[in-house]
Amino acid sequence: MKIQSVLYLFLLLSAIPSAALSQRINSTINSGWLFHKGDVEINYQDLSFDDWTTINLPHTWNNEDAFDEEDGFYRGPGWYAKVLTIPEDWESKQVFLDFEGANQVTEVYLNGEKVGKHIGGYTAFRFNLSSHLQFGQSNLLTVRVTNEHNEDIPPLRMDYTFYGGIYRNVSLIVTEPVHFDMSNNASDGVFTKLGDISHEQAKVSVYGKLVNAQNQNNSIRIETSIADQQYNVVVSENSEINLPAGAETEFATENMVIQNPSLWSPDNPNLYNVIIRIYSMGKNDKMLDEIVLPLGLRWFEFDEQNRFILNGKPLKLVGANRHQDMPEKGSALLDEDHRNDFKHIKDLGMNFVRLAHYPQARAVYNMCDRLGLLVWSEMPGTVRITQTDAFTENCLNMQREHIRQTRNHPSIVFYGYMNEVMIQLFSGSNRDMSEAERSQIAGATVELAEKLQTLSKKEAPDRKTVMAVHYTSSLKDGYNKYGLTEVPDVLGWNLYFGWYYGDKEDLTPYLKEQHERYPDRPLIMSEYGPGADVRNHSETPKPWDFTEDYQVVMHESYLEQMMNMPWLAGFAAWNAFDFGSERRGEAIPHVNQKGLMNFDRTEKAVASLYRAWFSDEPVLHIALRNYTQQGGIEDSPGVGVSRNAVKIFSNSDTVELNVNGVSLGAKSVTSTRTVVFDVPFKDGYNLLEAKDNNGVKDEIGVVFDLYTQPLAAVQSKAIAVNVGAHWSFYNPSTKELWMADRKYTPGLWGYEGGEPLIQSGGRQDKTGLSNDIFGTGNDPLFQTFVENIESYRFDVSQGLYEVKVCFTEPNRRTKEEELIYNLGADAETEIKEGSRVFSVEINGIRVLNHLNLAKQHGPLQAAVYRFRIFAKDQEGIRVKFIPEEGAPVLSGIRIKPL
Ligand code: GCB
Repeated sequence: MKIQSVLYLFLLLSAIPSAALSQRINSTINSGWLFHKGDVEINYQDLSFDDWTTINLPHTWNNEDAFDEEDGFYRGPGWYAKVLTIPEDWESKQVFLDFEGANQVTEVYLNGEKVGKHIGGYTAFRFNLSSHLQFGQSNLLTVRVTNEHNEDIPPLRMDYTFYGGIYRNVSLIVTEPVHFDMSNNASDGVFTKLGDISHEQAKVSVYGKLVNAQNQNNSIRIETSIADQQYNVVVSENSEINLPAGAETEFATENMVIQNPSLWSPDNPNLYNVIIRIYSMGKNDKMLDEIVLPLGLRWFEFDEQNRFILNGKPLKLVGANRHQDMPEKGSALLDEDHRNDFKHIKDLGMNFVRLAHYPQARAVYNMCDRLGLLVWSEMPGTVRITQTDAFTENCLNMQREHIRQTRNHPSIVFYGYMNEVMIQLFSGSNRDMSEAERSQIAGATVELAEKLQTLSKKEAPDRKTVMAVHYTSSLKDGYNKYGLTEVPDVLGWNLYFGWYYGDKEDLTPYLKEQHERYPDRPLIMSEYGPGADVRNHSETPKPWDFTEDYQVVMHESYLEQMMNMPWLAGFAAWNAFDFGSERRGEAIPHVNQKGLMNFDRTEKAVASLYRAWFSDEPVLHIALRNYTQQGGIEDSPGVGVSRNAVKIFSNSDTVELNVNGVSLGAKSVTSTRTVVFDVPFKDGYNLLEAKDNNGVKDEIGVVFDLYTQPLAAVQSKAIAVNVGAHWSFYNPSTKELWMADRKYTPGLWGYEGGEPLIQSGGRQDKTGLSNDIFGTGNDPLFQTFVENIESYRFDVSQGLYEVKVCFTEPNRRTKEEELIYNLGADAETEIKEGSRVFSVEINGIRVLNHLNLAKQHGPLQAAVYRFRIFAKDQEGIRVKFIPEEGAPVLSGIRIKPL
């Protein structure tokens, strides 16, 4: 694109208001940017944007490649360009360019001249453009952003995708020459400070800096008002101040008093507004600048039992963690996306969020203030520290920026630094590290923690600091041993008993022991929870099967345990939403599926378990929303039903369930807010109607494919099996249910010979693989298999059938960089190397000859074959796997009458 068209673009896209100003303009300039992936030479004499594309902010270049089947995602530079036509009358103003966030190193140029550079992907930054601008003319803004790996910049190797780009809003802020400080770490430049707060009275001070960019002295009046939610002024004070030419001058309005304040809390998130205005003095008393800050009057502390106390009353913190990405958008979310997420979290009845693992968008903090969500906000974490001055400096700068940019938000109660920072000290090749080396690194980590602690307390003395640590069998008690846990005010535990290690019931003894050893330490469960895929369901859920059912079981157990620990201040589930983690290869590759909600924000069953526990609204929820197509074998010959457990979440006393118009009676709701009914499903449509003792109702229809014992004389239904898995897999795009596998019994179906692959070792037993299976989105179907299988049999009646077989070659070379966050993966079972050759026969007909999956399809590749077969009377269908080299494998099988 040539410069002329760039100018034209400007006319279309950059309508910057140019009316005479009496106060600041704050305008996003998100629309109409040009983008170039990779480095580029810009010739300012002869501009050409031929291979650039037009985009709008927010923007990331990794929204697609972080989810594709190729390893890794682009980590390098990208360039952005935009023409700004600046009105002539702005020459007498101050013009600032404000970035809410760009990941992770940003250099800004105006008309080819460097304006500034910012390091860090999760905090805002701002540059004063005034001395670089050509007024009344077009100016070319170019920005180089890179998300290249840099050992000196946190985060380092975390379990989430480091999307690159200008992924948050960019704005121009135009002020008078006399204005509130704009160069204090992209903060408001003015801060509120809460004094004594009680139900009777609140004291608030406001302080900040004023800048006089003129070369003449100025006298101004400062008006500081506190107004209620409707902007009625409650208290106001005026003062006068002289501003020397070209200087910055501090100001403060101390101890403004509000009588009988309406306090801020999750139940009553009442916000006052602090309005600070400055006026010129003289004949025309003109307003020069204005800032409006949120004000929530509240106080908090921990009592001697380590309970969290808000406004004098104990409050158990109940919440979830939150990452900032979504399908297709990556991290480039709109403010509306952010807001919706927090409404959703609040709707579950929660009062607390942990913004893991980095400072989030401004809209997030605003929303938490408004909704009444208490916030733990933290700086980017790393799996280890880098022992360089640059790394230390970057950490300290990030935390300073983070706190200054957010500390006016009443919702924030905790400032965090460091998440599982010792993880790499005890993993991979470091397991064999000498003790001397390990204590040196641990010592340096403690030293950095102390620096961050001092800085955080200096920047926000009225907040508590917090750090999240973790447990693995190899780490043992490392964080305590090296003294790291002594540094923050509050300790967060990320504990995954029942997932990465141990049993879910191990949680209480472990945490209780910690509490008893360190009785003065306030504790929060900062992470817990298993992965779950709403396509997977099981009657016998287990860790690592990614069923919705195991997720419910584990959260049920954790909730009950944590609610019975009076000394535990609170907890935050990992995670509110599924999120992108490029290196993961689970049921949905590249996605960490521990969300209570899916990546697309639809709900998993467990979300309503939280509602039943914590919502003030009546909750009655049949937990089958994602499992309305089921299948199974009748319980015994001729009974015509298959009984399956159905869970209902409720916050009432009793629940009655009707199935197909027949009552199964009323049952008492348990202490985990659940009721379980043994539901007799008949073939076809089943209507389940639940009613609680308050008359609240819920209903759901389930279509059930019932298979008789023995199979019917005329087989009209397909039979599809998720071979090697104890769970069923539902493919929503074909509306097909691949049922849990079984061993062959006469009259029905199942495998003969061989065993489902179960990986055991240092971690929990895991059925099947944890790998991305290429060429399919139905990974759970291909990830499990029966190894050494001899045959698969269906005792179906005579007829014409299609037989579909699904394979994958499980051997793969170990990836160079295994995901470090598989905490229990101390010793992964090795899947035997070597080639695998076998033939397949159906009813004696050889349909696949010398199948070599590795050679013909490649490892971890989905391979599917379909065959037509006529099954003669009494013969059924028998698919035989004839080994030639190595062990035959089968991942899925379906027979379908034609
Ligand atoms: C953790 C980490 C978090 C991971 C999580 C997991 O302990 O703090 O970043 O995403 O575990 O899912 O493994």
